Amino acid sequence: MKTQHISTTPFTDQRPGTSGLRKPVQHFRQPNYSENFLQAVFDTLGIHGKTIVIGGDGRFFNSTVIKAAIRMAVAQGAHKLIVAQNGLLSTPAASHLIRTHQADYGIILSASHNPGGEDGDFGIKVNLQSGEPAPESITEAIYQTACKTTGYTICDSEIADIADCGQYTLGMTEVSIVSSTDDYLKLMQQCFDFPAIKAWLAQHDMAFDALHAVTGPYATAIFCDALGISRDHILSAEPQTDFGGHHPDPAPDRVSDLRQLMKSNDQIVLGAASDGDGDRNLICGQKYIINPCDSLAIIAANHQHIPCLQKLTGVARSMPTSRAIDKVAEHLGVSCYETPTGWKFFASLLDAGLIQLCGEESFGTGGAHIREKDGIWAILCWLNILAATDSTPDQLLEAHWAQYGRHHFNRYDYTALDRDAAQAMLAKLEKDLPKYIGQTHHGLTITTAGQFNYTDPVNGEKSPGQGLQIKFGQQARIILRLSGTDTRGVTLRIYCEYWQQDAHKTPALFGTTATLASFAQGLLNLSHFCDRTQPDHII
Ligand code: VG1
Ligand code: CO
Repeated sequence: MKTQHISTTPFTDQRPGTSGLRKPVQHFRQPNYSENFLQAVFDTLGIHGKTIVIGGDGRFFNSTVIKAAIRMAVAQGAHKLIVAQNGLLSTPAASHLIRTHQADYGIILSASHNPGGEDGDFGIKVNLQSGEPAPESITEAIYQTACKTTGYTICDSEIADIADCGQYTLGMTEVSIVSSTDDYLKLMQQCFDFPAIKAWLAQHDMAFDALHAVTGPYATAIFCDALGISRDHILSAEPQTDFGGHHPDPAPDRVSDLRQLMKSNDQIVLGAASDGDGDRNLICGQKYIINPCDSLAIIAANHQHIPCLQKLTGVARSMPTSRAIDKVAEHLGVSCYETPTGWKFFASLLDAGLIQLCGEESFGTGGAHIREKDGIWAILCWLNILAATDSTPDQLLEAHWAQYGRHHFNRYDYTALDRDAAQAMLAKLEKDLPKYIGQTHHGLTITTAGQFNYTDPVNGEKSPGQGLQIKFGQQARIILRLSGTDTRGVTLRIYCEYWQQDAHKTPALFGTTATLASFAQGLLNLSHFCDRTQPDHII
């Protein structure tokens, strides 16, 4: 096997964000851009003698980078490469493969819910030994290394097709092409009561929208082949490199096909969808699209019906996620942790056995079975609860609100802002916040206001500056932060939450999240700093 060394000029813009390095495809297509980042990963985590998992969400450029990663890893003496068939591997399935094969780490090629195709986005994520997204200390080290990387070694061998499962040896490396779905299906069968779900689905129906992203093959294997639903009820099941030209994002305004199908067939009591890489989930009933914060709280409240959540001692949510789950945790007498945005912050809590269930407002839910959020797992949690209680999602949601009150929650996104202007605007507000404490607006008093600085309770790692919080006691909350997954400009996210004990009562003047958002816009002086008066996306 011949290898060659390619000299490169370092790239200084390869700092990963909330979830890996994410850039427009055209940016990644610059000569040596991906190879430079992969080399920085290999230099930081080691490659000689290592076992690594490689796969991605099937978007445009996926197979090009997979083949480059294999040729580089082989040239640099990797022990074993576990590569998903056709390169298709959901993020949760990747986390599971790393754990079952005791791999040293995994490389997941995905920009998640961002659009794909030649004009879309691409991304590279790195997950460590327990299957968890690399923490900031590691991503920072990779970035620092990338800034100094001046070349990489790659082998000349053409990489054969990765369409068939099997094993071969290249140089001193064993290359193993494995099924994308088999191990993951087995894991789901261990987590849930498949016979009970199957029996319930024989009487009721569900539908799933894969949005032409990675979950199509998983949904077909699990919901159709193992649980018996009709293939007609898996929409957009074929993975496509451009996700059919749409956002592979399970936001309420992006699942119109699913809503249409449910409208035409009232036997479908549960609708669900996932994102580009399969780690997010959306749940809906005939009547309601269930807010992810409520979904998390409802799973916690009904955990006793789910085999893998029987022993619940703790839960966690990201800071902007509504406090619906806090009320459930209090009722159950279990701990409730609050972490910064991004799944990596849950990993240490899961590893230490402090929590068994966690989630984010951005349609992310997961447990201790792996170290990533997991769309299909969350849907199976719902199915298991529905089967055990013989109810519908709409009934569960209304019963939940009746018992715990309702946390109205919305996130207001202002996209493509100028980064410097947005940062200056937030810095000014942070300075001003203390003077607002004690002020009353529309009958609500600001009780606390300031920056969220996090210290991991297990390993002591500090992550300051994770978002501004304005709290009106238990009644309401506004959170402001900048996104870490943007590829063009920066997005300001304003998260608004308002709790109402009596879910049927008409909210008070300040009880709509839109009123909270416009109050926040005023505090920020958004129109002055960023020339915006309206959000461009609300979830
Ligand atoms: C967003 C979400 C965050 C999520 C992250 C990765 O990050 O808000 O909750 O963990 O995406 O999800 P940000 O920094 O843009 O707010 V995924 O499915 O894109 O890997
Ligand atoms: Co995702």
